[in-house]
Parts: sequence; C-alpha cells; structure tokens
Amino acid sequence: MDTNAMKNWDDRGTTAEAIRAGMIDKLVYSVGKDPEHATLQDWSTALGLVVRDHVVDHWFRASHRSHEEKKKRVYYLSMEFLIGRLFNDAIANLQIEPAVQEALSTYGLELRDLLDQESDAALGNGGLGRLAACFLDSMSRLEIPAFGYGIRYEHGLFRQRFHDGWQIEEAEDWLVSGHVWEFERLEARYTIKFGGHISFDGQGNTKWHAEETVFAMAYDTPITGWQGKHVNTLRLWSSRPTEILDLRRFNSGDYLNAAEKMIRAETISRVLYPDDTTPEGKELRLKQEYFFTSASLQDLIRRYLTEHDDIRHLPDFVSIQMNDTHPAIAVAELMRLLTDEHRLSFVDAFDIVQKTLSYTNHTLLPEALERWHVGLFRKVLPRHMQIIEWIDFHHLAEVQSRNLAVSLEDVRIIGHGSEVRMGNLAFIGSKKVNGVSALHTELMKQTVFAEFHRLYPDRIVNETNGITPRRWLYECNPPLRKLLMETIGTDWIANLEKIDAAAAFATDASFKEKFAAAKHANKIRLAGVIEKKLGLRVDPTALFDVQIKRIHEYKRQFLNILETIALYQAIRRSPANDWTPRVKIFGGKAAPGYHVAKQIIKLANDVAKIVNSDPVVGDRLKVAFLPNYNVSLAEVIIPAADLSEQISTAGMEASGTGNMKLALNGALTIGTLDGANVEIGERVGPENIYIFGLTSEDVAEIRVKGYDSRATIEGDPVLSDVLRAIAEGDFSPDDPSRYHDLTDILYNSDYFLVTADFQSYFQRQRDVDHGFRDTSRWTERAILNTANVGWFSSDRTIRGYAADIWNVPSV
Ligand code: F55
Repeated sequence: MDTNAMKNWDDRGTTAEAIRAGMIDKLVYSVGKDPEHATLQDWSTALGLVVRDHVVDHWFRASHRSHEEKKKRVYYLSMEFLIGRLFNDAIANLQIEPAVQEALSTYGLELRDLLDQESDAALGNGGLGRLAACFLDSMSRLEIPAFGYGIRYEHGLFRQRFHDGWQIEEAEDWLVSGHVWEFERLEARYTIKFGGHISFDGQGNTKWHAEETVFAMAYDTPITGWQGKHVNTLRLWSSRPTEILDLRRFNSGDYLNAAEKMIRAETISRVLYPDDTTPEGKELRLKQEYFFTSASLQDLIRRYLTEHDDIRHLPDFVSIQMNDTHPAIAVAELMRLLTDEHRLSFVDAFDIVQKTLSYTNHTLLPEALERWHVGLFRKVLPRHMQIIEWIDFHHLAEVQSRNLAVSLEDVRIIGHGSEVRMGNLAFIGSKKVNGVSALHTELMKQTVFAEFHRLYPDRIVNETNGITPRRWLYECNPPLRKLLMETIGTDWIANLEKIDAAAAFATDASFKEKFAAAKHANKIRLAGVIEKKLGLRVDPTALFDVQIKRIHEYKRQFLNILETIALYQAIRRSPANDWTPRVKIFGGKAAPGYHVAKQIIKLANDVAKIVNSDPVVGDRLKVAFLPNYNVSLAEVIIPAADLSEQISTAGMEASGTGNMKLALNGALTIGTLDGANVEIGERVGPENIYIFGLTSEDVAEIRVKGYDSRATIEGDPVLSDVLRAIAEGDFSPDDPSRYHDLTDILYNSDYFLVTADFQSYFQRQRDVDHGFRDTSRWTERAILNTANVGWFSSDRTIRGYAADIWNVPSV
C-alpha cells in the first residue's frame, strides 16, 4: 500500500484555527451536537477526537517504520497499567497547549474544565501498575518499538468513599462516559482455552480438548512519546463469548440461563482484583492471568511471522518482559505454542523461552509470591501443568548434575508436590531477573532467590525504578515547569539529568523567590481541593506533610498517625510554644478484605475529627485524609508537598516511586533507609533528606533475636501517652474500645517495628519543624532535591532494561 497516498490529518496543522475548525467538525459530525446544545462532556469528546487524529498520524508512521525495518520489539506484559488520564498527556507531548487554549477561548471554554471531564483509567492498584504506565511513556520517548499488553478491565480499581470515617468501596465505571483514546480491533481476536483434557496420538501430536473457550478481543491505545517522535501501542484484551445466546434455552423460556455462557466469558475481564501485594489464589484470577498472557503471545507470534519465517529466531526479534509473576504462565504458554503448535522439540523450545522472557520482581513479602494449588492449576490449565512438570523435572536433573550445595526443594517449581510457585517458574524460564532498587536487588540475592542466585550468578540484575518527567513534572506542575523553562531551558523534559543545571540557582535570591512562589501557588490549589472535598480550611503557608500510597502495615501510616497524636498532645500541653504549623495529608486505599488497613484509615479520620475541631490547636495542626486517591489526585497533591513520608519498615518497600515524584517536585523526604530512598539520599545528600530508624540489617537481626515492643513502649513516655489516649477512646468516644486490636498489635506482635522506630521518627520530625522555619534555607534544599533527582527518570531506567536485558537500541 502507498502510505504516502494516505490522507494525513497533520496536513491541517496544529494552529489554533485548525484545531477550532476540527473541533466543530467533530462536535457536529462525530458527537452529533451543535455548539448551542453541547455539554462540557461533548466539547471534551470533540477536542479529544481532534487531538487523537494528530496522535494517529504519528502512530501510523511509527508502526510502518518498525514493520519495514523489521526491528526487534519489546513486549511488556502487565496485569496492571495505571495510566490515569490521557488527554493532557497527549496535548503536552504534542506541545499544542497554546493553540488548544486559543481555540477554546473562541467558545469561552477553559481547557482545565474539559480535561476534568475525563475519567481516570485506574487499571492498576498502585506502584507496579503506575510503573508500567511510566515505562510505556519512556519506551515511546526512547523510540523503542514496544507494545504494552494487559487487560481491558470494564471496572478498574474501586472508588473509595468515607462513611463515618470508614472506607466504603464502590464499583468504578471508567468507560461509562466514553473513552476516546482506544480503538476496537475486531480483526485482532484470539481463542483462549480453559480446562478439559489432553490427548496424544502417538505420532507426536498433542491435542488440548478444552472444556471452555473464550475470545480475546484487542483494544489499542496509542502512547505518544515526547514531541510525538514515536508512538507505541497499549493493547488491552477484552473477553468475549465464543458462542452467543443459547437459543434452545431462550426459546424454552429460560432467559437467564440462556445467557450464562456469555456472562461467564465476559466475567474474565470484568474487574481488576483490588489486592495489592496479597494474591488471593482464586480461579478467576488464574484465568485472567492466562487469558491475557495467551492472547498476547499468540498476537506477538503472529506479528513475528508476518516479518520472519523461522520461529527459531524469535529471541533475535522479540523480548518479553513479565511485570511480576502475574504473567509468569508465559513460560509454559510459550512452550506450548512452540511445541504443540509450531512443532519444535521441548529442548529447542525451552532454549527459545529462556532467551526471550525476562522477569521483574516487585516485592519480597512472602505472602505476595504467587502460588497455585496443583489441583486447581491442573483443572484450569491441564496442558500447562504437564509442561511445568517437564520443566521442573529437567531443571531438577540439571541442578543435581552440577553437584552444588543447593537446597533442591527451594528451587523446585512444584513445591511439596502440591503448589505451583510462579516466582520459581518465572526465574527458571527467564534470561534475566531484575529487582527495582539497589537494596531490593541485594535482598533478592540474599533472601527469596538466594539458592537461584548461587546457581545462576549472572541472572539477577538491578534496574532502579524511575518516573516519567513528562507527567510528573511538566504536566502536573505548570508553575515550576515555567520557571525551569525560563531559567535552564527545556532540555530536562527529554533528558531529566539536565535538571541539575537548576542547582546553580539554589542560592540565587530571585530564583528562590520564584521557586517558593510556584510551591505556594500549588499549595493554594491543593488547599482548595481539601476545602472542597473535606470542608476543611488549611493554611497554605503551613508545612504540607504528605503520605500518599496504598494503606499497608509495612508502609506504616500507623507510625505517622502516632506521631500526629504525639504532636497534638504536645501542642495541647504548651499551646504558647512557637510551633511550626503543619497539615498532615493522607491519601490511599486499603484492600477491601484487609481489616487492619481499614482500621488505620478509620483511626486517621477519627484523629482528624478531634484535632481539626480543637480550638486550642487551631492552625498549628490539621489532618486531611483525601478520599479516592488516584493518579489525578496525585497530580494535584505532589506539586504541593513540602515533606514526603517514606517510612516503611526497612527492607520491605522494594523501591517506591512516589518518593521520586515528590522529591522531583521539591519535597524533602523523611524516610527510612529502604528501597530507593537509599539512592535518593545518595543523590540529594544527607543535609537535604531526613533519614531515621532501623536499617534493613537491624531489622534482619531483630527478626532473629526477637523484639520486646512492650518494653519499648513502657520506656517511652511520649509513645505510652499516645497509646493510652487511643486505647482509652480519646479519639473514639462513641466506641472507646474500637482500637484495642490496633493497640494490641503494637504491644504483642509489632512485626512492622512501629514502636521500635517511633522515637527516632518523632525526633526527626522535630528536626523537620526546625528546618522548615528557616524558610530561605528550606527553599534552597527543596531546589536541590529537584535538581539532584534527575537520575530517577524512567527514561534512564528503560535505557538500562534496553541495554542489560532486551538488547535493543534506544535513542
Ligand atoms: C504483588 C502481588 C500482587 Cl497479587 C499484586 C501487586 C503486587 C505488588 O508488588 N505491587 C506493587 O505495587 N509493588 C510495588 O511496585 C513498585 C514498582 O516497582 C515499587 O516501587 C513498590 O515498592 C512495590 O511495593
């Protein structure tokens, strides 16, 4: 086909007039409204369609180029893509904001209002899913031909609301108001099988007689890189029935059951599992994992075979990254496709698998390592169970032949004969296995994968996480973006390391003043959101102290609340002291079944109620727990933060990425030596970060020696007072025993060492109070945070993956 002959919408240009004309065209002929009757939603859709047309031009050019040059492609398989809104991202990357603003002004419309019509694509739980989204952006920026593959959940992560301070979950419905960014691909459809049995015909043919089949249907979303130079595809799979209505049942009047198979099939992509870090072992989850992995592998092999004819060269042209173990079934599925469908021997197939797949680990928490009961696994995926038995057997034989002092049980895929361990399957089937921060990778080598590391000392590598500077500075922080562009130019947008040029201005009076003014403007905006959502007025000159992340005991929001109460009690005792006014800002969701986490939310809200209404305290301390924390809310909170809470029990947070976003936007970190905090500290320097608490070595030692939290509490009058107040119902007068479970945990089984770190945390917070009072110095330190964390760009991370794991070029 002559692609030059194709109509190119770009020819219309991106002037304000072209955008205005395009918008009217879309409004009338695509949305079907005239300007007099159009709602904000209609205008938003019309503008979205115009912007999308420009994206599509770049997208086609990029795909044609990759196809013609037969470039090696990267496939990023992830159960979660927490992409958030796409509208502003596209406008920013195409750099058409001024023209769009001007076009809108003709109709008296504000861009901000139109952007706010878009719902968040919350197709992820937290860090793991957001990382996948940042990686897509960076792969486009680096012009790496890549696909993201995942599930098009009809309902993303639940919406969180508070009722009387308790978390209530409501179904999320992002598709309800239309989603202009995706393209349905009716032609890209694959059959996915489940259950049944396997037959062998004695001539090397294996047949899987499935009990159930569904279709996977593709929906494509273009991912625009910086300046539209390259556009990749996020392909999400939706499940559809292979048979429609059961007419026999319908005609006999059995209407509900007539649709049963349809409903069953569509259930697979219905909803995102809301558990972050604790897999539930449910059959539907296993089906989701296999569903999207199989569709993705079938799709990429089909694409490969349109460009190459020998399947044996797959590893030269394809790299597949497994985002945690959720797609680890890829090891067995690729084996199945290569042997049963493409007729390779098991040995040849396994060689290809091990050269094509790689695996990223995101957590060391033992409960997060996926395991499936052999019985369930065999029932859902009978052929894969056989293949895994083959891999396990041959791997074991190989290990035994090497005569190393390795625990054989630890490196088996099938553990104790009864469970399939997805981490071990992923490790054995991979070329490289990576951790997400220097510390986490070290701990992987020493703990969960210690035996594997002795067997394969070159397999584990580190790729410290990163964040995209486009969304997490350029788009979310217009005042700071503007100041940086005026002062150091624009290089940092595509090469974040260049932001270090701002360090030279850290003591420049005029720059400092403007930097502080940008922060202040962002704080006023956040104060507005807090007032709107909570009816709480906060002082924008107070220290904005922010902890935003999933609620989990290891992340220790509880520790933050204890410190809040201690501060509250101290203020009440001596209100006349010269306190540093503070606003404690929380955001985050608890997994619906995680009762302790939900109690922590309720406690934070109960404390907020008492503190915020205490006239003795006034503006010296306010507590705001913003409901429904998501990507869009993060984009408002992060630019406004002064202090970033990264206070996990050392050794438990694999990396963290919120820590990077907050530091980049000029917040100072208070944190433990955990995850990427360690590397942030190395770059910003000890004067510009507040480190406290046990180290991961201390924690490991305590785990062996044991720890007496009761003795710690009794030896600390501040902590004792805090716990007494909670236990006596000072914050829950309507139900004084409400928090006995929580306080009991601290006295009797303080696994996350909240009490052990309390004192040093409280002290460090007082250092923060002191530091913040020196406004001028604080601004310098904030500038040095922004200037010194350029290394944490996901562009740098992806360059690392490209060089160490995928073996693909990047610009
Ligand atoms: C693990 C198991 C399940 Cl079933 C679901 C989620 C996870 C998980 O690890 N989630 C997650 O978000 N992990 C986070 O990944 C981030 C990106 O690497 C890290 O920064 C963060 O430390 C880690 O907790």
